[in-house]
Amino acid sequence: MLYYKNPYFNYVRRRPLALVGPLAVLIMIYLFFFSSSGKKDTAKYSYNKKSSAWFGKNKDSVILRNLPKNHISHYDLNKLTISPDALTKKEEVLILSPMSKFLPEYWENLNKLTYDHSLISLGFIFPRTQEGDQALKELEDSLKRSKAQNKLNFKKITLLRQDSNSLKSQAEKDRHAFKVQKERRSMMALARNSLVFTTISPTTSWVLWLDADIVETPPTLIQDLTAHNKPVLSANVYQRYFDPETNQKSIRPYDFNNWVESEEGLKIASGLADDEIIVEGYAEMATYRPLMAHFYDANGDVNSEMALDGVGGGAVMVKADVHRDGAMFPSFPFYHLIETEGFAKMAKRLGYEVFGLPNYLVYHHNE
Ligand SMILES: Nc1nc2c(ncn2[C@@H]2O[C@H](COP(=O)(O)OP(=O)(O)O)[C@@H](O)[C@H]2O)c(=O)[nH]1
Ligand SMILES: [Mg+2]
Repeated sequence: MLYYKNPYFNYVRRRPLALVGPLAVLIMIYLFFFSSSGKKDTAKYSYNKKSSAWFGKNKDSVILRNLPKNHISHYDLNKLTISPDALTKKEEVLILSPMSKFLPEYWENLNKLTYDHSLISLGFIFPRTQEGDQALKELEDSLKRSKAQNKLNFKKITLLRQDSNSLKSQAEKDRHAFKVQKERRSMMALARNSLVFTTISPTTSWVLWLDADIVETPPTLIQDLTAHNKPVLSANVYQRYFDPETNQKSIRPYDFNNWVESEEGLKIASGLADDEIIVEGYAEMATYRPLMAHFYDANGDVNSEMALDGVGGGAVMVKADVHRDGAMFPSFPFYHLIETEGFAKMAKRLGYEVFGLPNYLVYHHNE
């Protein structure tokens, strides 16, 4: 027959193993081109320059690689407890921090929290700016160090790079200027929403919003706040400073976003156009709202509670169900409020009560 005369056919018939080499080369070429281009398509941003990070090759992957195919998970949310005995009941806490700057004091304070670290997951979101690059690098370094010392025992740590915009200048005076508040706070709202919606898990009982510039809290922060069993509970954010008048170290109120609505506030709101907002703590818009920051009593009961209508993001404990029900940080005027203040309003509209602890202090970094 004709094909017996084909010298290649005869060669292969006599030595079939000779096919192995060329086939292996073909398979390698296929894997090289198709598997790597597939990965490139799914990654929104390339972090190639950081390929030496300790996350290894999976760091940009959204999907966990070690789950079997068609993995099915069952979670009965009725069995998830969110109780005042959080630690005894081994309830999981998700600590969320938007981070434009890494402060070692924040990280040290976080590590000193006495709640069981294996029940704590951490989530961070970094702006897509040079400042964000720097903060990410510094946090990664700290994580590496803690890991090397065998001191990193959190359940899970998620680092996110923001895909929405941020303001370029974050200097105190720039970011607190009244006219940039709407833009800045609405960008912060998008960052907070990305953070909570990508990290909350079916086993999360509590979400603790802890700004990355809160440098000092009681080590029992989680136990203390969960013990109140409130849907939303804000600590009072103060700041340590040196008082030149008395020549002594002192403390002063910092966060004015924890407030109770006032007649005047409602009156201002009723006169605003749909897309206008009220931001608390600015003389341009005097609301005369009672501010929790001013209710601190050094001799008062640290556990005394006050009902609030607006909260800040410094240190706020939220029952995960409040977020699961849909409470988020409006990046648009919601009852003329945005971001954390809009979140408090939304939680209330969902039927949850919002509280603060005027005598329970946490401290903001002093720039
Ligand atoms: N992801 C992200 N985090 C930010 C951005 N700007 C500020 N942050 C973080 O968000 C938190 C609150 O912001 P901050 O500027 O401190 O607000 P202030 O305390 O009200 O002045 C802090 O933890 C910041 O590190 C941003 O553009 N993107
Ligand atoms: Mg701050």
